[in-house]
Amino acid sequence: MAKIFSGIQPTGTITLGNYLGAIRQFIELQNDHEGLFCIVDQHAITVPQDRLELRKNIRNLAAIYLAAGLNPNKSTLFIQSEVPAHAQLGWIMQCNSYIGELERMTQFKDKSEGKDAVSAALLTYPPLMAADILLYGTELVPVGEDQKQHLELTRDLATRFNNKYGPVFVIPEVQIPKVGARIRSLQDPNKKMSKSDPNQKATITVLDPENLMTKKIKSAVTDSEGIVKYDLTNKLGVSNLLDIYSLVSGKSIASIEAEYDGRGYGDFKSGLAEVLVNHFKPLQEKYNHYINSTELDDILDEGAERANKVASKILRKVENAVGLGRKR
Ligand code: ATP
Ligand code: LTN
Repeated sequence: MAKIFSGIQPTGTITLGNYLGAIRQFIELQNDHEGLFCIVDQHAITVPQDRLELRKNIRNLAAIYLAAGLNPNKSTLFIQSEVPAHAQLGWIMQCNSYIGELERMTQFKDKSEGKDAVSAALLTYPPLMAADILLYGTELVPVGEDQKQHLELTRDLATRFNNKYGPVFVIPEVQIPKVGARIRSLQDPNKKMSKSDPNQKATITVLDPENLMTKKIKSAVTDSEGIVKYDLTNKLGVSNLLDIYSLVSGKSIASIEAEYDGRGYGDFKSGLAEVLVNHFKPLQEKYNHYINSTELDDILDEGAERANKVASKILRKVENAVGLGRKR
C-alpha cells in the first residue's frame, strides 16, 4: 500500500477549508493507503502562541481527526514534537536549503508581511515540513492548494539531497482535490478561509453550534444581484457558497442552481445552513466523546511509538549519508 502523510497545525479549530481541502481526503485515502497524520505543533510555534491555548488546540485537533473518521487501527495519528526525528531531520534539510528559495515562499511572504518581529523559523518552516514528509518514505501528500509551493520545494530538496549524498529519500507526489482545494473566507472571498483569521465571521468551524453556523452563513458576503449562479469572475462569494453546498451535500452545482432558481440568497443561505448543520452533527457528537476520553491519549501514545520507530530508522540512514556522528 502506498504511503501517505499529511499535517495540520494546531492553531485553532478546524474550518470548512481544512475539512474540505484536507481532512476529507485523508479519510477517503486511508482505506487503500498506509496513512500517517500529524499534528504539527512545532510548525504552529513559528508564530506566537499562548501555551495553554496551544495545548488545548493539540487535543482538540486530535479529537477532530478521529471524529471526522480517522481510523486509528488503519492509520497512525501523532504529535510532531513527540517524534524528535522531525526537528533533527529539519535541521539537516535547513542546511541544504537556500535563503533565496525560502524567501520566495508565498506563505512566508503572507505571514511576515507588515510584522515587526518575524521569527527565523517562519522562514525555515518549509525544510521542517520537508522533513515531516521525507522521514516516512511518503509517496503521496494530500493537501489544499495553498501548500502546493511547499510540496514543490520538498521535492526539490529531496532531489538535491539524493544527488549530493545518494538515494536516501523517496520523492513524494502532491494530491490536491479537484474541488474544495481553496475554500474562501466568508467575509473576503479574495482570501482563503484560514483557522487563525481573527475575524470569526470569516470562517465556519466544524464545531460551531447550529445557531452560530447559521448566523455566519447568513452574514456571508455575496453581491446585490440576487441570482444563485456559479461565476468565478463576477460572483466569487456566491460561487464559494455553491462549492461548499455541493461538496457537503453531494449535489452538483447545476442542480443547486436549478433548485434556487428565482428564489434569492435568503432561501439559498437557509438551505446551505441546514445542510451544514446536519452534516456536522454526527462529527460534533463523536468529538464530545473523544475530547473527554483517555482513549484519545492512548491513540496518540501508540501513534508516537509507531512513528518514532519508522522515523528513527530513516534519520539514521540520513546521518550516515551526511557523515554526522559515528557510523551506526
Ligand atoms: P493557519 O490559519 O494557522 O495558517 P490554516 O487554516 O491555513 O491555518 P493549516 O494548518 O495551515 O490551516 O492547513 C491544514 C490543511 O488544510 C492543509 O492541507 C491546507 O492546504 C488545508 N487548507 C487550509 N486552508 C484551506 C482552505 N481555505 N481551503 C482548502 N484547504 C485548506
Ligand atoms: N505546512 C502545512 C502543514 C504541514 C504539512 C506537513 C502538510 C506541516 N508539515 C507535511 C503536509 C505534509 C500548512 O501550513 N498547512
